[in-house]
Amino acid sequence: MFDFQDHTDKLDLSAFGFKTAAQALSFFFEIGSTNDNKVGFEAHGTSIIILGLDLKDISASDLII
Ligand SMILES: [Ca+2]
Ligand SMILES: [Ca+2]
Repeated sequence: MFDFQDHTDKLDLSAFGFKTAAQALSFFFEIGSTNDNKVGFEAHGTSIIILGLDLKDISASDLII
């Protein structure tokens, strides 16, 4: 569980070894509705629920890869 402020926080995914942001973005999935500030991420056996964002809010600028 991770509380995220869009435009302020960045998700550090550097441990996953993604080569591109697009690749990293493909591991995010919507939780609930598109407007309830919950989104998930799952890769390599790690799953995270991120609060404060929906799938549409996540872009390359939010990620550290
Ligand atoms: Ca959602
Ligand atoms: Ca964003």
